Amino acid sequence: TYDFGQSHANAAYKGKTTVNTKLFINGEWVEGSGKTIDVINPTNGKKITEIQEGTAADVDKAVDAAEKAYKTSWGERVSPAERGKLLIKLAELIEANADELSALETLDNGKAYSIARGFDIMEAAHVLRYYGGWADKDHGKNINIGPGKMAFTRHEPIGVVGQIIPWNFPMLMFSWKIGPALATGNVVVLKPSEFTPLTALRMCDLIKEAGFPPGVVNIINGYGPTVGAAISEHPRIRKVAFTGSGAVGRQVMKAAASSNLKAVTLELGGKSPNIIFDDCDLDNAVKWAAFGIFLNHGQACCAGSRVFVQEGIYDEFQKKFLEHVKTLKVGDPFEADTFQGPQISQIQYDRIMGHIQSGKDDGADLLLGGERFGHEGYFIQPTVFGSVKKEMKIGHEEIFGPVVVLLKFKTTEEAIEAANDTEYGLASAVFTKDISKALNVASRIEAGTLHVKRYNFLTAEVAFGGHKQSGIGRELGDEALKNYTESKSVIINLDGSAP
Ligand code: TXE
Repeated sequence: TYDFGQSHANAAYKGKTTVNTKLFINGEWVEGSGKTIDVINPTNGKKITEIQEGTAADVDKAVDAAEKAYKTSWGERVSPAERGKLLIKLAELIEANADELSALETLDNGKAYSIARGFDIMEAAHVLRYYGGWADKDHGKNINIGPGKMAFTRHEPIGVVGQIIPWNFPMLMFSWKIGPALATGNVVVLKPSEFTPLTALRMCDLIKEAGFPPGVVNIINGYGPTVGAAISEHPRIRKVAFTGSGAVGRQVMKAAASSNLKAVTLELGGKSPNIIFDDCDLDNAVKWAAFGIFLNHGQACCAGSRVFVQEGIYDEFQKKFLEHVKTLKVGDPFEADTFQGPQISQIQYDRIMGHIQSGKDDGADLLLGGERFGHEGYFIQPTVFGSVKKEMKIGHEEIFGPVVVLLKFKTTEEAIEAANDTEYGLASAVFTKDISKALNVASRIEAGTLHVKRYNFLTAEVAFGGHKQSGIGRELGDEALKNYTESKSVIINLDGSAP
């Protein structure tokens, strides 16, 4: 139990939260291996609590429970409308507990409370309600194949699906994963990130309260190489969805291939381009560009981390951008006006500082930041590099922190070519008042999302995912339903004719 009123003077939420730190299997809290994992508060580096560590054997138990639920109380044993009702009920429970869940997310992850409350938690509810709505609307087709016969398709659940999520948007990734899986009748074995397990664990109580049958959702805490690997290689898990690094995404895909050839969707990294043309609304572009990179402290796979600025406005953009970034408040994420909190961990802090050092060594212009912020926790100053070349490490590698690189371009062709000159392809943006220019970029950019005159718009209704090495498959929208259904074709001989 954590008392925000007692423990945190600045907390907007003054209540308590109680999180069970065991594993959640078959609707019950069960003991793990006996070992524990410390959960660290990134704002001060101190331990919040410890959770029980699961093992491959726990994944087996979860799969047993999930299979049983699938055969007896879920899958095709319950009406799609009933599945939808439960998802909508879960969305309502999130909303009813939004202050507490937001405070818990801020404590565990370090993101600003105002943003956790305004976006992460409310959007998680939106995602579950959206997929609740889909549950009874995802049908197959009736296909005319000529006289004397007919055909139709059924969209059937896959069965037991495995889901592995990261630490940057713990609640949101949880909802993106379970929403479409449960709506289509699958049962879930999910591993939260070992860095941010608390909201997923708190959700287990709400899943129970909403009335989901035991075994439909199972949560196994643990590390990637043990629990994550056990999910990826499990012979009775038929599909795995992963969000995280490209390196681990490859391992998940290999394990999926060499075990039972399970279906794989991957949501990986990015180095997303943000193209700002001379004819844009400059003040607006400045604000969106900053929001594009500094939201969630740069820990977003779709972060607009490469900002291409056309030469006619480059100097003015740079000046205004630096002025604006200086106004974004870094500090205690519980304070109402904080925009940027700490990075998630010492490891990430060190990785990002390594990237900053390489930018300095490679001769990029450090225009702002570049140092630790404050004296405790994992805070890094918002950092802006100018005169960056693609060849520099900071010009092409994902940094996943509050670090942005500015690059100058002359022509539209040059900007599109430079923007696409990467193995990533997750998100992108264009700022111009000229609609044909925007649509020209839209049709040629190699990315799963293009924003026009804004950045970082993530919403349940619109598909999200990567081109090239940013991923495989799409989450959100109706497109995500395909990840969790098998289509069956039924062909009928109507007149009983012989072959
Ligand atoms: O990710 P990992 P890390 C990127 C970002 C960041 C880098 C490293 O660039 O700097 O990845 O972060 C589980 N089998 N992104 O090391 O390890 C792990 O326990 C199965 C992009 O934290 O990929 C966690 O639950 N699973 C990103 C999840 O994978 C394994 C979000 C993600 O952790 C595993 C996070 C294994 N062998 C980082 N090893 C995005 N796309 O949004 C680890 N895991």
